[in-house]
Amino acid sequence: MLQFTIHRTAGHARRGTLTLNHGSIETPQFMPVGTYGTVKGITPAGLKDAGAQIILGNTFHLWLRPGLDVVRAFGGLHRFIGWDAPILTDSGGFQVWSLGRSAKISEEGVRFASPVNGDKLFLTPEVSMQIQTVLDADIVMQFDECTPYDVQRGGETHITTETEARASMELSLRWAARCKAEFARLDNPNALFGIVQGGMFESLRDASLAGLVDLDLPGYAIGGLSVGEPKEDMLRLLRHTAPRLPGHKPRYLMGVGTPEDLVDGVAAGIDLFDCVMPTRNARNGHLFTRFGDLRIRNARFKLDQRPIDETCACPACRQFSRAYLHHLDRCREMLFGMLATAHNLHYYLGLMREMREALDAGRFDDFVERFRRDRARGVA
Ligand code: PRF
Ligand code: ZN
Repeated sequence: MLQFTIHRTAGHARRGTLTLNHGSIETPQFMPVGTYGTVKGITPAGLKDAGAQIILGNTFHLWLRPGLDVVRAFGGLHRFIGWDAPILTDSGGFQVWSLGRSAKISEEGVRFASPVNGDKLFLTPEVSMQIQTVLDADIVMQFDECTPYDVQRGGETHITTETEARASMELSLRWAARCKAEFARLDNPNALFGIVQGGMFESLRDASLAGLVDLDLPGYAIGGLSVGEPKEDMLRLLRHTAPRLPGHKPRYLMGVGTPEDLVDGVAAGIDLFDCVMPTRNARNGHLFTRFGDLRIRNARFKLDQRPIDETCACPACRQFSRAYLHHLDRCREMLFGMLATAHNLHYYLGLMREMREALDAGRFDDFVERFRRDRARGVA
């Protein structure tokens, strides 16, 4: 089940409500990444406090651990992990691919050795649909191949050619059709999204999009961006592809990105985002704020009694100083990762809320202008 209503637009940008089996989410929306069924360093209550309405889980990781027998015994991922709101699961293709050389891809699927115990595994479009059905994710992603921007071969860097990108995109299209058939055979009551590939080539993106639109899926993602290409290529393909996706269906930009990327994405017509950046960077001491980013490890914060951001209502900024966070980080205390994660997610989800409010109020352009000015100002 999926219902998508658009309330207002500004240029390509859209303000909407997306209703799924486990509830409604306001779009544009950001999905924190919970690979193993946990967003690292934060509880479900902490996620709700930060403003999260939907989280992402990974088919590949959850298949390996805890395994489907465990999740099945709980009747799905929601009850197992204690999260009652919507969940989207990524299909596994992208995660298998990041194993590198050890994965062998064929028409049928991807063969690889389990990074946990070395077992021989075979992930196919059908198996991905079967796993995601047991997980009972509200949004199920098709099994795809994320076309790499470049590959290292014998010390040299080879940039993916148009011929290679076409073959990869066509494989993803054939896999999309297999996913749709298996999803229907399984009587999965949730929503299956297709993923547009096509590398850095507009004509291939158009072909991918046309093939997926023929399958008439309830939503569409843009994959294969933010995979090492220059920012201008990312923006060129984002701005080419997003507005061409069916206007009445939700649009998801996978694995992107910085706060600036989120604003550019919404302006291009994207409704959903996910990225490890706010959570992973938090654990490395990289904090995002309205006035630019801050490296808490820097010695200049040793005696700084101010919060990370005066205007932030997160648990870190409500109660603690930069000096204390600097100290926790230097001592590698667990509390540091928890507070930094809460702060960065408050920032990301707050940014999305501000964009929704600006769209509601019909002042999105003013918002974008102020956002850029503030972020460029730098942290005091
Ligand atoms: N495909 C899938 N998941 C993804 C991507 C993709 O292309 C990306 C690319 N940025 C992130 N996550 N299935
Ligand atoms: Zn904060």
